[in-house]
Amino acid sequence: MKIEYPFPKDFLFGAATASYQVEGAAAEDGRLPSVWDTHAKNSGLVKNGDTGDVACDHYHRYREDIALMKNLGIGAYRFSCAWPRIIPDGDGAVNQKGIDFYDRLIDGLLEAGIEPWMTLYHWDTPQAIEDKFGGWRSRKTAEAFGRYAEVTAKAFSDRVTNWFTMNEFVCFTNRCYLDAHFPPALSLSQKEGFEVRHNALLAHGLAVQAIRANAKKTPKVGIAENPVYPIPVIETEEHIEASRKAFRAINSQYLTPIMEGAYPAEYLERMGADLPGYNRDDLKIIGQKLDFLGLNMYFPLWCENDGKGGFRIIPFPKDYPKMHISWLRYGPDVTYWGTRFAKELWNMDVYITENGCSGGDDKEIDGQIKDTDRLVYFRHYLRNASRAVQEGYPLKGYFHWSLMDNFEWNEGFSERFGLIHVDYATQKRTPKLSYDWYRQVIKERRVL
Ligand code: PNW
Repeated sequence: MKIEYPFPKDFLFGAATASYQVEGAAAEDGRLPSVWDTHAKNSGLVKNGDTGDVACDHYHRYREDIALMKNLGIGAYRFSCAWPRIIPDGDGAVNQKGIDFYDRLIDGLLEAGIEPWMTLYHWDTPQAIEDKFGGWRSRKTAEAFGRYAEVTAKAFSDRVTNWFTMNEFVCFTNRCYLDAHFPPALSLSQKEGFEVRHNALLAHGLAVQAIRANAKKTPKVGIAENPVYPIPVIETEEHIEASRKAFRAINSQYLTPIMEGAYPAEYLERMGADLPGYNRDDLKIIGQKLDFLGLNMYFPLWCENDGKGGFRIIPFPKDYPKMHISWLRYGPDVTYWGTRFAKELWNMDVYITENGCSGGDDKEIDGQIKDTDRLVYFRHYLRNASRAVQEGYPLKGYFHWSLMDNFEWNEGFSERFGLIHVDYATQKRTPKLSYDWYRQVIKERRVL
């Protein structure tokens, strides 16, 4: 029997980037600094002092990038809109030149037959919002975000149908205000942490309302969230059940209120005396039904039944296989189990909004990076995605992270996630072997 890993005709293949990571043109056409500009320059936490000032210069080279996307054959491009381009001081005047850039990008994509999928927020809060309101510490930031979503929906919804409000809650809440990792790199109290998360969730809900109220044609609204993925160590009912429980429990700070409109009791109990007062009515806004669930999928957590009706996450052995970047443990099963648990818990259409890896990218033959490390990763994560589709789970599309090498946050340019190599000295783009592989997969609609 020949085993294939097919994808149906209407399965959407795409690739993703984010504004601060690729655009550059940091001080152009009225854009003011975001918290990431400040962090890259002043915190000392970004490797080699790298910044997104120029990055991939996508702001000027987007036409060339669209041509590369067209040649790749993707049906959709997931990119993010920079709040500090659209409303540079966060809550004041709208900057027409910022809107003009995304107009050009969107029109170029549509001309190339590629659907624009827009993320409203991929971590680049206007610095002014941090300075004036304390960023996500304040409800005012959520309100300002709602207005930014309204402006954006009015400007682009005649051509953009698919929207993501936020990218990865944990990366702009806990990692910024509790773990001192990302800007503004603070270590606040647990109580303040809850408030930060609550305000961010509220901003998501206000944005969902703003998009739906202002869209010129019926929009589809979702998020691009990165929960952790407990995977059953053995595919038997007892471990599957334990892993599903773990999936909901461990991700309860974000996905439960968004998908169920309530904070789970265990989470509130865990907060204990640190639980601040909060507006219960906000949960109706936070928990509005979405059109799809976007999930970023990278690494697994191996999980087993603990024999007491609960679950146990198994720590990684010392030499567990991982990709180039230190946190990226290999676990291709996440695309299957992530989709399946999301469907079983919340009955939603799922898109994989990010999946990919950084590689050594150090083997060049005849002018091409032969990234067989990325290839083996990509092939097996996609096989598991195909498994989910074949078993009837509602996985509707896949976006590879990333279209091209870019500014990898605190790792600067030292980690390369692209299908396309970028020479930052010359801005020359060169497709890697994995680009050729993905192109053929898209053409034949099966994993090769
Ligand atoms: C995502 N982790 O971030 C982001 O959405 C992208 O902007 C980023 O470039 C990409 O994944 C690769 O890192 C993550 O530590 C950052 O588990 C960190 C983690 C996961 C995702």
